[in-house]
Amino acid sequence: MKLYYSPGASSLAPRIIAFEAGLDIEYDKVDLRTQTTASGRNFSRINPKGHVPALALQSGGILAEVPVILEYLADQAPSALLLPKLGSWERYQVKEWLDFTGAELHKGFDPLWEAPTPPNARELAVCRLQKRIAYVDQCLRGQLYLGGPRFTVADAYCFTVLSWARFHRIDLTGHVTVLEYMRRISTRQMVKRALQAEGLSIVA
Ligand SMILES: N[C@@H](CCC(=O)N[C@@H](CS)C(=O)NCC(=O)O)C(=O)O
Repeated sequence: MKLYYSPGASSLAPRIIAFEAGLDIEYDKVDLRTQTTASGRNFSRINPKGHVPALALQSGGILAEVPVILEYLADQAPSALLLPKLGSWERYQVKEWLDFTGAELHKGFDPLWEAPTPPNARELAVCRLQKRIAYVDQCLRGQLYLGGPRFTVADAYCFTVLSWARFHRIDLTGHVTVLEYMRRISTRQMVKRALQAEGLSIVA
């Protein structure tokens, strides 16, 4: 398998999960602006959507979309327990978090990446994100991870997306539980390794 990624982008989440699961996969860096990979390929031919992550499988197939890639990787190493058992209530809860993270948090950051963002657009985007982060904060009170006591794929994704808050100067000081959660995740051995592999510093 090969993961197409861009440092610090949402593709960091599948890398964290691949490391946590002990999966031996290759990595190919994508220049999103020019749509070329470090290996010299035209990335838009690999993923016509033009965005990372994309996972190339042994079969020749390409998987895209963060929640699906995360689910696929976790299912390759069930003993790592990064996703509850298929059909269980807990699995649907984790999937709910994956979808929330993708649709509400990840995409909530989109206007902020588009430069230059008009001040009103930034204000609106930050205000929406603050509400969603407050919801995460509330849910995390009294539990270690989004799905409960155990780290799952949803945490890798949520951690990755929330790490962008610092870059965009979004104040998280009102979300104490989220800050503790970010710190907890950033101390995991495999998370540190993943950040290091992408040349990133510790986030929280
Ligand atoms: N829905 C997609 C969103 C992926 C996405 O937004 N990726 C960003 C990086 S975090 C990207 O590649 N942006 C560049 C672009 O879309 O041109 C997914 O879940 O994979």
